[in-house]
Amino acid sequence: MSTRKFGAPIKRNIDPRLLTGKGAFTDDINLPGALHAAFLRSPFARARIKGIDVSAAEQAAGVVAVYTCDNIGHLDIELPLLIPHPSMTDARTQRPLARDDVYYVGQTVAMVVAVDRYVAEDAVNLIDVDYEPLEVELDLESAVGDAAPLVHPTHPNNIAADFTQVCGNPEAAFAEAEHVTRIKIQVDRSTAAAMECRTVAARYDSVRGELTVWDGTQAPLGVRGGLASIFGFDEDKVRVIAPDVGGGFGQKVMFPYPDELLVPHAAIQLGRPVKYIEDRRENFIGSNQERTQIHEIELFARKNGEVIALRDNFLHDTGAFIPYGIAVAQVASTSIAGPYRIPNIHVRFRAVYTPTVPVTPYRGCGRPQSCFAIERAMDQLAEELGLDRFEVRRRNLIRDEDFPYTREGLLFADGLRVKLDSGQYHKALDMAREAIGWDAFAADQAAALKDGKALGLGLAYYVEGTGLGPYEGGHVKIHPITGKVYVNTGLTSQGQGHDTVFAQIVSDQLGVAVEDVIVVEGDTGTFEWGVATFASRAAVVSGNAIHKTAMKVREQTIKAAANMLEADPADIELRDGHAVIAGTDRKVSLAAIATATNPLRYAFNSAAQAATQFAPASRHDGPPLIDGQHPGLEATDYFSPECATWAYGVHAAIVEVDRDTCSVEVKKYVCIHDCGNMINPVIVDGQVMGGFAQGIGGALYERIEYDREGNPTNANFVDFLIPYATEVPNIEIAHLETPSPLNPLGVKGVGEAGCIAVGATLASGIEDALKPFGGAKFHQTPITPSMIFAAMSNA
Ligand code: MCN
Repeated sequence: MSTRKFGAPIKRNIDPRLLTGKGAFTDDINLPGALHAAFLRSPFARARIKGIDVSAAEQAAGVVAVYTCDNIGHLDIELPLLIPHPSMTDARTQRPLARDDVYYVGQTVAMVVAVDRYVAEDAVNLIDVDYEPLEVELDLESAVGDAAPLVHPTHPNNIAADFTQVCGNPEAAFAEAEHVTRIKIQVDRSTAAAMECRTVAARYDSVRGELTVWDGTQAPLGVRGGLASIFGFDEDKVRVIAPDVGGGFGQKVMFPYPDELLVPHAAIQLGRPVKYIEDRRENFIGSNQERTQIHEIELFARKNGEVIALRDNFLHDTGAFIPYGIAVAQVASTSIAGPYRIPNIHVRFRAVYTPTVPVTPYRGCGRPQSCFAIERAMDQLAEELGLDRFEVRRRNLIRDEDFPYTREGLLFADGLRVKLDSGQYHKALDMAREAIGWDAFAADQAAALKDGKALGLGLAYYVEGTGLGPYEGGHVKIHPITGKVYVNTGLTSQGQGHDTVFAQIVSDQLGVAVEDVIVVEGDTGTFEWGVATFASRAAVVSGNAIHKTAMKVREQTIKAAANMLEADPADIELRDGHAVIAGTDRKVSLAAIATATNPLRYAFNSAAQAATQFAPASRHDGPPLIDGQHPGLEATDYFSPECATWAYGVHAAIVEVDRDTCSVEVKKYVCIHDCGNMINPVIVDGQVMGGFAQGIGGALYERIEYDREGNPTNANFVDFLIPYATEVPNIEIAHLETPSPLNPLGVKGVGEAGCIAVGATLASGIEDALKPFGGAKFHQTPITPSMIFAAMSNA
């Protein structure tokens, strides 16, 4: 029986603590003497600020400070552009507190700090702002028209960026095509809706000049670097801790949100801790969102269904500011050809300012949109050419022998090339066809039709560049005395279960129980260098960094054990927490080895006593360190991927549409997925399921609504329909494991996969179900009952 932990379905070790209410989130951090912050937010989508009167708020009992753009000193700036790109000129980013103008409902205008949140909220209502409302245009297509009011006068036609990518020779291929399929699709705006909203608390020690910030972020190191540079502190004087974080889904990777600067600023100025816990409404109107894109996609094909070229032209709603650059649109543009061997691609997008909450990546980041575009177009192509939907895909899929398949000319969001590194695309399609029961379905559909029922089968294929660089690191240390292994990384987890998978990786190298590996994340005080949790990158980038590091510690351990046991290092095995001479019962515990390798040790415990069997125990008579040697068993190393590694999958569903209520019932849903070698299949399945639930939301329910003046009209969980467990059907998941050749563990990411293809799959199924009833088309998500009713009426 294999004792290998890589690949074992081990339950997440954090769950017992979290499920029994023992989590410690930012709001659980008790900071004696803490003050509380509340924000005044713009009630207008676009307005000029003619004056702000804070005098009544300042005089309210319990109010300690009121901040506007006029008294925040060096923070009264346009915040940094995180990902610059040449396609953007004069990119607009937000100021922590609005100066002169507001650009969306929810933008922060003033901050009140008071003895408690109630007082702070009440005082916010005492601030009097004189606004002059300006005209707005919310419709994305109208916003680029010549007559549209401008969000930023600096940007004609509201264009934030205009970017074209080309692969092959599309112009020539367009002319050669025997058939052209054209469709226009739209994916609407949604939001991450994590269980815990965003949070930040700060304390400043003026004697030591040290700032400590607790932040429910996906990027503690990014926050630390940002705070240090904005406040002019040495990085070592800023410690950022992401405690337990109740979901992030991309919304919490962005830095800085205004509160992430203003709360520490107030703590420094006032000499007291300050805390801010975003409420749900603020999360809806003030924290970044994603998705709205309108694509006009064309497939240029031969009559046999072979697609020889693709042209896509899309609008990307970037909201009022573009702090993250064009990352979301660029991911969409480079994923647009999906898993298909389409040699000629022309894709242009325009990122468009609208007077709404800014757009940054939300789980899936541009891929649900590109998947919806290409897969809806593939279905349409099949219909127009009279081909089976599976068959048209099969004819175009990248073949096993084509890997690595590079789309020369396209650059991914990391600025690197698009190299689909490995996969078994045909096999995955066959598995999906088999799992959904395609061959038997025609009879089922016909039988249902006899009863007047609309039964349909949908499918969609997706690819996903995961594991973006530039790098992550790990520190692995075997503790003297206990023999437990501590692992530090620069990442943080919002529910992905890193503690378990990283422990599995280390366990294999060091021969210790998974329970004896303690993974410490989310604290810049324990690991110095790294990026963040996003882009489904932890397994690929941190996993491999930790693997490399653990191998170094393994080498040190074996060397030290060989010395102690007077054996050949080649004969040493690490297992069950011991170094053992193979084929004998001579062994020494890792605790003893780690203790013996620390010259300064105390003989107070059994590990130290065990160590003394092999070396003298006095504090002072250990051997001196020789050049390059360090005490203890520990190492730090990094992994930097060459480029993204591409995961992929196929979804298929059988749905029934109730033609009276226009509701959709998912009867069966299958997902075939390949994220390379799975470190932990239970966690991988959980990730696919979680993503799928969010995909169901985007496909059928969730849409952020604005009225014509730009007021959000469903900024709460009553009107914004997030699916409950009752709306999320069962999903059958099967895996392929095609290793990535781009990293030693052969892994690819999975964190976003589940959500990508759900909209395209259900649209395909709903369309198929309604084909006998007039042939309604579905080119937009979410597919709400009213949309089904309208489509059926217009068909
Ligand atoms: N994993 C594995 N084997 C693989 C790939 C991954 O066992 N071949 C494991 C990983 O070790 C990790 C989990 O699966 O424990 C997800 O891995 P990965 O795909 O590397 O994604 P990240 O850990 O980098 O997490 C980010 C990703 C993103 S981008 C979003 S958005 C998202 C997601 O993860 N947000 C989440 N999943 C989430 N899950 C929860 N519960 N909460 C969120 O906010």
